Amino acid sequence: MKIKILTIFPEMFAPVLNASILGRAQDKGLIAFEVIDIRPFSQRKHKNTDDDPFGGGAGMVMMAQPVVDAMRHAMGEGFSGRRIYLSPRGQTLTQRKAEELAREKELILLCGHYEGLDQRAIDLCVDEELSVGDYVLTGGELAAMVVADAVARLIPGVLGCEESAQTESFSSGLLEYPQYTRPRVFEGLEVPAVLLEGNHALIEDWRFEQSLRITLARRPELVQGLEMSKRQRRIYDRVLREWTQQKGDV
Ligand code: 58G
Repeated sequence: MKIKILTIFPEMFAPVLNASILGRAQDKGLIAFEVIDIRPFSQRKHKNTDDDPFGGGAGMVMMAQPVVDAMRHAMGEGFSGRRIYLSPRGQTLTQRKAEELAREKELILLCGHYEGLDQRAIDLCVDEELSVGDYVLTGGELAAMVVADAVARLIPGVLGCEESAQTESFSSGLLEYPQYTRPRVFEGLEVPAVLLEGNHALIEDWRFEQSLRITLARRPELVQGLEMSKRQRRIYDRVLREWTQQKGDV
């Protein structure tokens, strides 16, 4: 997978993309990031990329020309992939969306600044707008890093263990169960006994029950339409009976 990022702040990306798991994924050749500076594409005297908004108002607008030229450069010949503009008016990024994007050969992530992009740049060279949540950032860069990270970890081989991308929150449809590691007792708090006893069926049941409880408490809408095994259904029925008797404790 190739991920190109168009930005007027290219220096923001190296520490995130080259660290830890994303850095190792690049070393392994599983993913290639390319950060492209928009500014050199500007035809203005001082390589400006912003100008005053037509119609007046506060702030500046990112000009179409440097953005469109940088995008054409990034696409090269015969581009096949998706061009995404990070924006609070886009569709919200979800795990499902990340899974969809992880199947693309190439992504181009376009980062805006100021009051946003000239609409004609969006019309000419954006396939879709994507938001990482209902809040406004000073630039699209942090949002682009969120998208890049969420997508990269779904590419086979990027996480050490093939299973770990699958078994967690949102893939199962539920929130994550609690995790514990050594020591067995920390400041008087013990690890739940079931996790130490080595009965894998019971461990799986316990984890499902914990996921269910925390999801019912915090995100009950996620439980709607959940697919369950017979075994899980029995646990679900019992938890729901307890839940309707005395709500509140997770
Ligand atoms: C209003 C304000 C519209 C992504 C700013 C457009 C980008 C939030 C997100 C902008 C972003 C998000 C200029 C700065 C886009 C432009 C950028 N803010 N929620 N800000 O994903």
